Amino acid sequence: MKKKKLFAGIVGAVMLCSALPAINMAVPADYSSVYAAESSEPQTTVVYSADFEDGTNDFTGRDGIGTFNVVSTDAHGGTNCLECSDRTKGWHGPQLLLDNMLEPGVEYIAGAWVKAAWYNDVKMSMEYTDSEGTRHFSNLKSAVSQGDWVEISEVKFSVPKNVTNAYIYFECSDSANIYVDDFQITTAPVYEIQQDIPSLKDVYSPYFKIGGAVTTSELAPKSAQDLIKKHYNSLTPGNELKPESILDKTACQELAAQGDETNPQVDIASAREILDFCRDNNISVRGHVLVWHSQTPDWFFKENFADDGDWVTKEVMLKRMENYIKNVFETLEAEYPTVDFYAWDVVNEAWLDDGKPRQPGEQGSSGSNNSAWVKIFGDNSFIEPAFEYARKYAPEGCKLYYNDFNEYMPAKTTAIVNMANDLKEKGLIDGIGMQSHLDVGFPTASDYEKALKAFSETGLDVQITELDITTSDTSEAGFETQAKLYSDIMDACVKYADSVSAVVFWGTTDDKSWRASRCPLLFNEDFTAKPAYYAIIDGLDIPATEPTTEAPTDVPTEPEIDFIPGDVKEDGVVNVFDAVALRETLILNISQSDGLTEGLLAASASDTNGNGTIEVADLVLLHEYLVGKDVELTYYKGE
Ligand code: 9MR
Repeated sequence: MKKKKLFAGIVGAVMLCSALPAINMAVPADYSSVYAAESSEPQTTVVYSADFEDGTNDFTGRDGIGTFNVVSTDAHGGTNCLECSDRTKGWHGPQLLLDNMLEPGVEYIAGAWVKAAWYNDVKMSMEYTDSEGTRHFSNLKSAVSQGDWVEISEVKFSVPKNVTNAYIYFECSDSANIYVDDFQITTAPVYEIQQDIPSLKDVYSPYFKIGGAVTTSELAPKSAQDLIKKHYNSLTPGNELKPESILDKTACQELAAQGDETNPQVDIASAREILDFCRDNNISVRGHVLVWHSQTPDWFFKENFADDGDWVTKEVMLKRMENYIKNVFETLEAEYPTVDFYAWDVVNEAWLDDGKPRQPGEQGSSGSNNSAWVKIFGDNSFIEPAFEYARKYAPEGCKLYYNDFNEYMPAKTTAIVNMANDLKEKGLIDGIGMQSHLDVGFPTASDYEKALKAFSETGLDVQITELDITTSDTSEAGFETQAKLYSDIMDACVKYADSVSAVVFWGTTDDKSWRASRCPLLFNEDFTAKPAYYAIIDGLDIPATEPTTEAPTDVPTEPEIDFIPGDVKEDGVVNVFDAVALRETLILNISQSDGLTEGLLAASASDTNGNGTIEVADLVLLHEYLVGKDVELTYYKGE
């Protein structure tokens, strides 16, 4: 067992859950000092703004619908604002095309003031079309207007790579006019992660894998990628491998029209960015999830895969289930042969807290306890064939899990243990996933440990698959309490390390969590480690992985320079004004000569790629650097 050292001192020194400047903290081996904080405000740049003083800017109507005017009645800022009238559906509204304006995969922040009549939930949403031609829609943030101006602010988003027709748009629940003013998009602040603190995956390597869940947009900032590479050796796509993300409705319906009702087609486009990242960085993947009542469209269970079709029979659904599972595994094997899919959640959340199956029915039609699987099968008898098919088609080395939340509710623990023992006897299951969405108030660590013990006694593997611990008290004391429960839960996992093969945190930083308002994770919005991080490594051996500070002897030293690469304006900082200055230089030069800028001054801050020529490529590189891409600015060092 690990022994606690100077935990309280550490807690007192770390930051709270808010967008504060980055600080650098090293963890000394004896944990005995108070860490010095160095702050620097990360920079943001305005990429687009519209105050509608002189026109409707670049806003158009969704699907060409709506009348757009600039009106001067009661603008939010200045004299005018944008009015969108003649809407007939909730999703009609003003949209802004982002293609060629924003860089794919880079994080931005949008904000606007909005207004609609009566009581209206005005949403800022996003749409894009993926490489297979499927349109994706997501609500980014909303605000309730009762005829007054309300702000939708701090909306973090990114345009995925390889998509087209990406829009930000506004919608509201009825056909009232929507008013927009003071719309703005800025680059998101780029934070540096703390490289000088221990890596969680290294600290826990004697016990189990340490992982995280991530969504495509969450993975966009370089800092998130750095954090994952440093701390996690397992990654779970948070939504991107769920049935609703990969079922291809059009292809399903096309096959059904040709007479094949039982071969659900899949398209993994939405998971590609995460899977590419795992492949390129050699990170193992937890697949999540094959068979679930939620985030699985109702049409999957209906005749002809039609929204208004009748429910299919159990026989048809069994064939659909088998082919779906087969197609998922085959597609992943074909497209990602080198990625280690070491675990898959085969069935998710089939038991209620009272140990009974869910209610039969469509998602959300009368409560969240409904399951279309139960509707078709009558009970939980769909679980066994799901594992049979997963066993049949999963790649070698991929372990199969039943996954659930609230597993520490005694009746639920028993139901899961009974089901798991039965499946184990038949050789169909490898492990039990404990989601572990906890709160500082519930459950206690000892109740949690009881479930962990019961699951480990089945002889199956256990993985903690979605760990996060919310706290409503975001004071220093609140975070200490959170850290204590985190520490106790991780202690329990270490105690049962013979059974536990992975602990996965459900996210990266607090602000991106699905429970963001109650700060449930180990890292703050600015990527600094929270008390909980320090608490879970406290008392464990910290592997010596610090990079050596000795200068290598056989590398020639570089000449000293009196400028900063990229600091075109020579004011001591590299920022957007340097990009503007470089752009102006290039335009001037291009207009005065035949070609680009061959022969221009080389050994200067402008030659950011260091090839001896100042050209458009230097501006592109500088731009990439400013928006936080993983690139380095250099300078011309001679032949
Ligand atoms: O993290 C996921 C979040 O982005 C989705 O909005 C949400 C929708 O249900 O699903 C979240 O992930 C869930 C996971 O798949 C299963 N266990 C509960 C998780 C949190 O809701």
